[in-house]
Parts: sequence; C-alpha cells; structure tokens
Amino acid sequence: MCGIVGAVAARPVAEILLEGLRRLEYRGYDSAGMAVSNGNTTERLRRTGKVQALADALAENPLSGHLGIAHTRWATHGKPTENNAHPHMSGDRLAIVHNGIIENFEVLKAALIKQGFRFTSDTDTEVVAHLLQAELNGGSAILDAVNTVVAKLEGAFALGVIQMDNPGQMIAARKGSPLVVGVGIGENFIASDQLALLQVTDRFMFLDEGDVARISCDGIEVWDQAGASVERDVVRYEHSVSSADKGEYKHYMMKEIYEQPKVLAAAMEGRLSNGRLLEQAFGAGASEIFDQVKQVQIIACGTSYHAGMVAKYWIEDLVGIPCNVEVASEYRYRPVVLPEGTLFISVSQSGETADTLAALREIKDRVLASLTICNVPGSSLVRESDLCLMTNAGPEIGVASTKAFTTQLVGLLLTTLALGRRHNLSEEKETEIVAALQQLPELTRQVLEMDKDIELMSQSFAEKHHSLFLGRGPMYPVVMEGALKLKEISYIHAESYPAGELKHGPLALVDKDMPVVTVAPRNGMLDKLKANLQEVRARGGELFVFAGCSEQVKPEEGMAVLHMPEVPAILEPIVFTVPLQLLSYHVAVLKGTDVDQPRNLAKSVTVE
Ligand code: HGA
Repeated sequence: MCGIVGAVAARPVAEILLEGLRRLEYRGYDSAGMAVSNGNTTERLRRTGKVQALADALAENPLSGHLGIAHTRWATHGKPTENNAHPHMSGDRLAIVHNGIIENFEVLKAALIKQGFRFTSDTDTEVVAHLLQAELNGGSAILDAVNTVVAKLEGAFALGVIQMDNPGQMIAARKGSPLVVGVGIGENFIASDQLALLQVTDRFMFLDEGDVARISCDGIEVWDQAGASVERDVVRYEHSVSSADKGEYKHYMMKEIYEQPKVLAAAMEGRLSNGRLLEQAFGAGASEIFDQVKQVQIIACGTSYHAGMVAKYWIEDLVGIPCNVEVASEYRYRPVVLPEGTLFISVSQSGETADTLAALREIKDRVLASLTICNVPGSSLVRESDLCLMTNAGPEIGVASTKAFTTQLVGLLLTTLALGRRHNLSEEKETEIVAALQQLPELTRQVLEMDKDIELMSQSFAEKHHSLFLGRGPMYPVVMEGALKLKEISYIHAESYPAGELKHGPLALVDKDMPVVTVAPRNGMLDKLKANLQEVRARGGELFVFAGCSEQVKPEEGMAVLHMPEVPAILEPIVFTVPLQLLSYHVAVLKGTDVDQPRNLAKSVTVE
C-alpha cells in the first residue's frame, strides 16, 4: 500500500525521508520516490522496485534540502513505472505525494489538458499537481490553492505538498486516507503511519477527516473541513499497543480480539467515499476485470475458508451470480470445471498459504483474473494475483485467527459491492450497506463490552469434552469458525452443523454433557432455529445462545442467552463472530492451554 513521509527541518531531510520509507516497506509497494527543495530548485528521484533502488540512486545523486516529501507507491491508476511513481510535479516548482484514489480524475484531467497542461503519468494523482499549479498561476497562495483543489476532488486522499517558493513549509490534507503529523523540536513531519517517523519523534497529531494543515519548522496550523482554524491534540506514541508486545493483555489473541474495532475501520479506510465503494482500491485495471465477471471461485484454508463461505451467501444473494467455495488442498488436486468469466478469489492471512498459492498457480492461466484478499503486503499471493485487497489487520501473532477473519469478511463484502453494482445491486442498496459498514467498529466495541458475561458463561463450558455449534444461513460458516476456534485453543472437540441438519444425525449425540452453542440473529430464519433449539432442549442438551437484540429468545432452564446489540443484517456474520472468539478464549484460559501457540499448530501454513 502507498506510504507518505514528509519533513521540514533545519537539518537536511533526505536521510529522514529515506528511513521513513524503509519503515513503511512492510506495507508493500511497487516503486518509491522523493522530492527535496533547497530554496533554489526542487529535485526529484524515483525508482521502481525496492526502496533500496531509490537509496542507491540517492547515493549517486544526493538530494540536499530542508524540505521534502517521499512516497512508496502501490499502483491503483497506471502501471508501476518510474513515470507513474510519486512525487508528481507540475512545472519544476511544485511537488505532491498522494495516497488514495481521485475518483473524478478523468473529468478533471480532460479540463486540464484543454487548459494546456501536459501529463507525464497515467496516475489519478497527477491531476492534483496540475490543479494546484493552475491555482498558483491564477495568483493564489499555496494554502488557498490546496483548499480550492481539495474541494474539487472526489474520492479518498492523503496529500503532502511542497512548493519551492515556500521553502519553509509543507501543506498536508486528508480525507478518507490516514495521515499524521509528527511533532518534533524545531522540525515537523507528516506520514501515513506513525511507524515511519518513530526515529525522529514519538509525538503525533492525528488529522481529522477533511483537515488541511500547514507545517513549518516552528509551527503546525490546522483547519477543519469547514475552514475553521482548529487545535488537534498531540499524543505520545503508545508503545504498549505496538504489534510487538501484548501491552495490557495476557495473550496476543485477546489483544487481537480487542483490536477489531480499530482494524475493521482500517479495512475500510480509503475504500469508501460518499456512500459508495472506490473499486480502484482493488488495483489498476480492477473495473475492467469486474465488468467481465460471470462467476466466482473462492479458494482458501481454515479460517479463511469460513470467510469465503460467508461471501458465498453475500455474492449469490446480492450479486446474483454463482459463487463456489472450496478448500485449497482439495481444489488443487482435482480436475475442475472453470466456466468462462470466472474470477478466482484467494483468501489468506499470510499470503503464503502453500495450498492456496499452489491452487492459484495451477489455475491462473485458465481464469478471467485472480484477486487475493490478504493481510501481508508483498506476500506471494499479492505478487502473483492480478488484483488484491489488503485487509489491513496489522500483524496477527496469535495462531488462532481473529482480527484477520473479521477484516477478511470486510474485504469480501467490499468485493461483493464491486461485483454487485454490475449485476443485481442497486445504488441505494450499496449506499445502505456502506452506511452499515460505517457502524461496524462501534458495534464491535459494544460486543466487546459483553466480555465479562461471556467469561462467566465460559465457566459452565470448560469441563466439557465435546460441543456442537449450530447456525443457519450465513451464520452457518460463522459457527464453523466458532467451532474451529474452540478446538484450536481449548482442545475441546467441537462440531459445527447447519441447524437444519440436526435431526439428520448429530441429534443422536445430544445429552446433558453436550453443550450446544448457537448464534440467533433476528432474521427470517429465527423461528426455524428456535424449533431446532427446542429439539436440543427436549434431549437435555445445554444451550448457549448469542441472540439478536429482540426479546424473541429468552433464557430458560438449561439455556443461557446473551443478547447482542442491534446489528444491520448484512453485518451479522462479522459482529456475531466476536462473542464466539471471546467464548473460546475464556474456555481455553480456564483450561490452562497455551492460547497463543496451541499444540501442533503454526501460524502461516507455508507447507502443504
Ligand atoms: N492512486 C495513486 C495512489 C495509490 C495508492 O494510494 N495506493 O495505496 C496511484 O495509483 O499512484
């Protein structure tokens, strides 16, 4: 993913910028560049490939100056070439870096070409450089120019701008893509991620949606989207929540469960604008590919397979095209039928899952295109797929996947929107789903508040040796994931079934020693599910129910019920996953197992 670093300082900035880019390398990128202004000229260097290629170029042609911006690019518009790499310039006095997608760039570009601007890249970003220059040519000061231009931009952006006529300041703006200001002593910085600046400061100011900031050596001024001057708090970098340690949590798994409100927001950041999906977030050429999709084949393993199963319900319901889901270890070894127009979607936390990767390699030349939903930038699946959507969950250390799963679901729902708008999904429905998605971090936070009750519930569970998980519709894969979590970390035998299958076999197992867990949102299947639960109660089975917010499922003898917050139906598979994660966690803690590194299991399954 793209990364931005900028610096204004009394000392030369090129080394600071380069170190910042190195720290952003983990996010994945295809090219890197830097522009530095020394008061007389603004010089720029760009290279495709690794940041090291840029470092080598800098060693030969050092850029000296006290003001600069730098960028690692992950292409959305235009191939990963040197011409398309950022910073982009208009003339030789103005340079910008950009993260995000300018949705209306084609209209803006056509108008700029009419005015005589010459484009040297295929990016959406370059329009911003020329729009700014047009304002400057008309006599505007740089800050006014940025304000005028951002008002014309549709889509998502974080921008860093430097202008040679103002060698002591840079301008930053954000809407829909992350940007922080690093606060130094007599020097200040910008970056798309605090990590990029930890070598120079641990104090940060987070810009709000729509903010524009002017940053110089001795000051940071911020204006909100209404243009009012505002103060934003300066906060210290919290080492306790870094990915490398557990902070206040006893286990990484718990920390990762609690990170979900934050990472679910990150999974959507820069991908939604004005109630719609920005489908270019899937990579250059995504729209042309989506136009041709007639059916979907999802391949994954373990937890990611369950995410794929949920997506099948979404895609067939909302898009109305066929969607098949299969575990990679089966798929790769059998002759498969691939109808024309197949989009092959791989889902993997690490991007290195051996079976999934092998399936992609096997099938790549026979499908319309490949898309990966993945958490590790630069991983093999990301490199070898035509399109990718990063889940942005951050490093997941606990072997049992939690935040990787829920962010995969967000990625798959965004994919559903991209496909749906070409088929059955109306604009109103898309906007409704986007609005629902925006509630997701808060709803997840509310579920985390149920933690104490779930911990209490786990006490009647820990002595059991077997369990049954039941769900219907898209909640069936959710209980498959719940059962997998429980067996992975507590070693309790857990089986999952579509609730309607109960009397076709598993009911024979039900007695007082067989706890039955179910998720019962308030949807059209609730009455049928309640009938299944009665079948369990009639055989003395103990029920643990996570129910929708209605009073329709009430606790009674042998039936523990916890009510969930009101959740838009489309989000139920994501939100109802969280209590099952917490239940497994607490049961495992009570059993004293090694929660983060359960026996016999490894994190990224890079072998067959
Ligand atoms: N649209 C710009 C920036 C892409 C981006 O932010 N990727 O994460 C480009 O294609 O250069």
